[in-house]
Amino acid sequence: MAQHIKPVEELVCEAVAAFEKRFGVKPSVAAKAPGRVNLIGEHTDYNDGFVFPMALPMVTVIVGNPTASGTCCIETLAAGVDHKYVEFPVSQLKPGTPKWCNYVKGVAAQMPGWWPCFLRMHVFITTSVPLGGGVSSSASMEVAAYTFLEQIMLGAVNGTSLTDKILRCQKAEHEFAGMPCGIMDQFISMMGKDGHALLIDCRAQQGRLVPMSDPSVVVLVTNSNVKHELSGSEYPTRRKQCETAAEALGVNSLRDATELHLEEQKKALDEETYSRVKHVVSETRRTVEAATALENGDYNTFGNLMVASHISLRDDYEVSCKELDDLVDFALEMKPEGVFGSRMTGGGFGGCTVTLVKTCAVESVIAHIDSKYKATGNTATFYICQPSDGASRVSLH
Ligand code: GAF
Repeated sequence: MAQHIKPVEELVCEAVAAFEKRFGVKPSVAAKAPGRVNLIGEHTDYNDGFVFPMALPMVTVIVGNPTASGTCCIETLAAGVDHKYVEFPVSQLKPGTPKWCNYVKGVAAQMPGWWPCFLRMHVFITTSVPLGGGVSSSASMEVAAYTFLEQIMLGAVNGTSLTDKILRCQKAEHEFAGMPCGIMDQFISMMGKDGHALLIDCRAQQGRLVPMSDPSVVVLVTNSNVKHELSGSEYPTRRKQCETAAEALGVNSLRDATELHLEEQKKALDEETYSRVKHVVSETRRTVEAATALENGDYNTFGNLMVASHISLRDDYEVSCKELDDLVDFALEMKPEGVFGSRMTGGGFGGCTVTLVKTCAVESVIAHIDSKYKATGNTATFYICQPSDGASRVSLH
């Protein structure tokens, strides 16, 4: 069965009640930001290419108050997190432990006009985004933190463009979490729109909304509930390989390399690098084609492109894993019943798959994947997701 996704109002009520219990007053400021699922366009964002994510109905909520003390106190209600309560002097914004707090500290350090006095605050965080599930729980925390801090800073950051905010959140992830991510996750968490996916041109830093409100199809997100250690180290390695390959091919970034160009220049690359580039170049093309297919309601073409994307990530980019491959295979066994396509989503080495499926078939598809995956010794979690809104302030009155 699919998971119940807690409504935002329920999360806000929980956070407010927990805040009052801890600090003895009501919070005055609140913000929320969603996680994301990428429909197609994987490992293309840091190559200046295209990505095609949608914002999820699962969100991170932050509530709090400015205070007069010299200490910042932050607590999270997130399940499965060690050290739920943190206190630190407002003048000390350094990455440390627990790791989850670095996303808030990192964003605070990037706020325009930041001054330690702004960090005198009591904060409570709660989330329905699965942590470490490859659906951007970290970006949702950064973007929620930015949207929260803007209000705490009382207008000191007015006039900052959305792109600037996104870039600041991305920088927080680079500098405080040590993850050299692209722009996709923060972009969609900030700019997502109810009933739409967003085709993002990562070079132009611009998005084009594509309606996705046909009730006859749904997006099924399946969490493998595994996360292999490789995910931390392999991402920077892939990114570096792409930069080196772009140099060898004489282009600014792999966005500028076409499939034809790659074949002509094949000799300039070793076998592994060639495969990496092949993925990026073909994935960039697939992503644009997929957005057009979705716009035309051509779900068969869209599904085929998802499958081609998975194969490319598995064989050429080598960021999939047995569990993700199994989930995709089990989903595709249900093609005759109504599955259009399925693929791993996010950075890889665990996390989630995304499947486009006919609404009328989704429960039987879940039951099939569930039993086949259990037979491998693993348990999956399923979310039926509507494309949702990006970050916003939340009124507490
Ligand atoms: C992670 C990164 F944070 C994104 O920027 C993107 O590169 C993705 O992996 C792969 O497409 O989520």
